[in-house]
Amino acid sequence: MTNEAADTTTHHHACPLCEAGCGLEITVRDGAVALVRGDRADVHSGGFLCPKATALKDLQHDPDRLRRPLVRRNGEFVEVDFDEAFAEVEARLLPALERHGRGAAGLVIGNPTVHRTGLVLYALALADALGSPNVFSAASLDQMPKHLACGAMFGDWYTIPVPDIDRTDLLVIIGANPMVSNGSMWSVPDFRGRARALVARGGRIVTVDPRRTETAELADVHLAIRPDTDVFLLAAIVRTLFRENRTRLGRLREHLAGLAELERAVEPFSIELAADRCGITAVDIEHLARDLSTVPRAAVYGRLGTCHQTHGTLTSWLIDVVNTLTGNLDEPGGAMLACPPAFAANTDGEPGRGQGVATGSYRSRVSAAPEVMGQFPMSCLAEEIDTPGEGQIRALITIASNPARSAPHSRRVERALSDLDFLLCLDVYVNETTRHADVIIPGPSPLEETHYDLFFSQFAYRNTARFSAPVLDRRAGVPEDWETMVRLVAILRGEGSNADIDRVDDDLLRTTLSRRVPDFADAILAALAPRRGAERLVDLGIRSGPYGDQFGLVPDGLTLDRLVEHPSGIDFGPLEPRLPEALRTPSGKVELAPTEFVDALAIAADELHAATPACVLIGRRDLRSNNSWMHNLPVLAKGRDRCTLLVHPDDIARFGLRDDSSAKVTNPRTDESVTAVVEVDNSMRPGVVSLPHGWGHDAPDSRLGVAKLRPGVNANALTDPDRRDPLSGNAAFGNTEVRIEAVEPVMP
Ligand SMILES: Nc1nc2c(c(=O)[nH]1)N[C@H]1C(S)=C(S)[C@@H](COP(=O)(O)OP(=O)(O)OC[C@H]3O[C@@H](n4cnc5c(=O)[nH]c(N)nc54)[C@H](O)[C@@H]3O)O[C@H]1N2
Ligand SMILES: Nc1nc2c(c(=O)[nH]1)N[C@H]1C(S)=C(S)[C@@H](COP(=O)(O)OP(=O)(O)OC[C@H]3O[C@@H](n4cnc5c(=O)[nH]c(N)nc54)[C@H](O)[C@@H]3O)O[C@H]1N2
Ligand code: SF4
Ligand SMILES: [Mo]
Repeated sequence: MTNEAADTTTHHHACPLCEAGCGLEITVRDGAVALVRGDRADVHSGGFLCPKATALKDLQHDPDRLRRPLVRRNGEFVEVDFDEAFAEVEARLLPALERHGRGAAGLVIGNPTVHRTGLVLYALALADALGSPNVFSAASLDQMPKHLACGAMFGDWYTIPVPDIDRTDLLVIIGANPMVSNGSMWSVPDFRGRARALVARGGRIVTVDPRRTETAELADVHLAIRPDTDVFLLAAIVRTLFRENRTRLGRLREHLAGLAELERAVEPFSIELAADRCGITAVDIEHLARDLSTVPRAAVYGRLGTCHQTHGTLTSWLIDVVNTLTGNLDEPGGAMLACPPAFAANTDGEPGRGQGVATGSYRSRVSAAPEVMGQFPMSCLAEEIDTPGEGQIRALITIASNPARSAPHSRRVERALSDLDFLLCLDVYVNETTRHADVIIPGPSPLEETHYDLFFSQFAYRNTARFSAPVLDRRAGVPEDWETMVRLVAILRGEGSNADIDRVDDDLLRTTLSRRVPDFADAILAALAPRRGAERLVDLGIRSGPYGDQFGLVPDGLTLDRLVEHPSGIDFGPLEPRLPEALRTPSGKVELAPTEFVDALAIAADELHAATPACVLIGRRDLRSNNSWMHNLPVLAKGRDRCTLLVHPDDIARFGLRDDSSAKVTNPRTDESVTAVVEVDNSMRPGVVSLPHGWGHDAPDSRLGVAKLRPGVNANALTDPDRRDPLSGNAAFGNTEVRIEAVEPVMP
């Protein structure tokens, strides 16, 4: 922090809004945010920022953002202080659980949780204290296929390769639009600058996407694939690599398992069949396979569009299979693994071998969906609440989540939420979900909290460490996020809403340490004093991590104290090869052909000849929007309407639509519909329309003054909870079959 004038200070803080994690320089004047800029000295982002960062100012000062808890009394929300809110939780949650049993409790963990250090570090402890299998998170609306695919291949859910963009010659981007999203499961600030540099040094970009996206505009080649068919494209590429003897296994050869099984498994997927199914020419597929195997360095990256598929896990698996077979896995310029400073399972324990991952150790009550990473699919949330019987969810806690807009068939979700005995939301707005709450407990604003990016440093384009101190003081009486979480743990453990937070927190940490390093638990606890809560856990993670001081064993090693002295972060350099050391599979090999994937691929082969629906819906993202919750911030809300239905000109004619008219979009399976504003757009593949999710801010009793002015429509009214990737349980939002009707038909 530097003092410029008596009342002006400048602070460094990592942006907590998206996965790029840009380093910001924030000027505070008279206790208010005056200016948000990129921190040019930041080791991770070098000064880059996007328009959302400036919205942190609006977020800080948004009058609708909750500063105090709300409790429902006689049907109305009443503002109370934090002690009273926790007492209310104790008085209402515990009796509900006593009546119905712990299995009647549910926990929903939303997207911003991973960007709030205090929430994410204590989410597991809260789930443990709740003692119910009914844990759901945004991961099963998002990246679960990647966790499962990489978990099976490399042995840990978080061992996920990312493109080494600064050194690659060919970047193949499948189902992602980093120009807008700024990268996902790949922390890569300033994608645009890096992509331009790639092109400037003679490299190429290929995108595979049903829409010619902003990223496709930068690319040399855009393959407008038919949605939900990427598994066929990738299987055909793998088959071609084998058939044409194009595999380059290099130094990894001896660390690979399952090559022969893999070769057999892709046999049904000829280029010709795949071309028909994917709506791409055979020549294009052949070129891509040959390119990937001949350029010196290439990386294939797949993201949300590849995960929101009925074969999301198979698609994610085959992406890293292609990276491996083309000699690009774990090589500079290829797809590489980060070595994060803290909290990575692949830097912990015996190098090169481990327990691997497993799913399905228990199943959900209604659909018998297997648990994956200790969670059930978010698509199962509504049915677990609204289907009577033993274990029916009656009391729910949401953490930074808006399933009434982000989960499939969200109208059913919303009805289910309104029917609970008790709903507690840790949230900062009264929105479509939280308006059904009995208690809402807000956290401090992100600028009032410490921040350490424990999740996205595992998928970073470069190895760095950064810690951000709060920019602004919390209001008196507002607990830090971790304190709220520990208080809930105490309530659930029967220790009361007034339990001594530090004692409960010590107890949680002591239990963890005693399990993992029983002989050193006391010494480590002493060494971490006097830090508390989230900061103490971050210090523990860093000191025991790959760059850490190992509590004195490595005298120059990293500690949180040392990291704090570098507000723009510490750079550990570009990614370095980590295989086989990073593997945690039981075999100690990269598993190229996990049995359940091979079996599922055989079933997928039957769909090579499946018919294509006349019209399907996909989503999209916008630079000035973020999922469902940033539409209340004036700097982002201004400008053109963002919640429009993009329709190709051919489809405009086919469905009798006009630009700027309205269309009724119906899912014939669920019979749900919305009426959206039409925007003609020739970037769409014909037969595919696009509507962004997270809109529909028309609930009468939400408190979103700005968002309500232009509410948009709720795309998830249309999506279907039964469309799931069977292996990971992830929602298959993409490729939702829809019927389109002009609301005011154009006369011929
Ligand atoms: N500005 C902004 N940034 C964000 C967000 C935001 O809402 N706004 N959200 C954040 C979050 S939570 C996430 S998870 C990330 C997501 O980051 P990305 O994955 O980069 O995000 P999307 O823009 O959804 O990209 C998905 C792409 O897949 C395409 N697609 C759809 N179906 C298919 C298909 O079947 N096959 C193929 N090949 N492509 C398909 C879509 O057209 C789209 O271009 O973005 C994060 N960043
Ligand atoms: N159709 C369709 N549906 C999708 C997607 C899609 O592409 N298409 N994308 C999916 C993806 S990738 C994701 S990640 C999910 C996201 O879906 P969710 O996990 O539901 O996350 P958000 O929609 O971002 O809602 C975030 C909630 O957190 C609250 N919040 C914001 N900041 C804070 C804070 O500091 N503290 C607390 N306690 N609360 C806070 C907000 O008010 C809001 O209620 O949506 C998914 N849904
Ligand atoms: S790209 Fe993401 S992390 Fe960077 S400034 Fe924008 S919202 Fe923040
Ligand atoms: Mo996401």
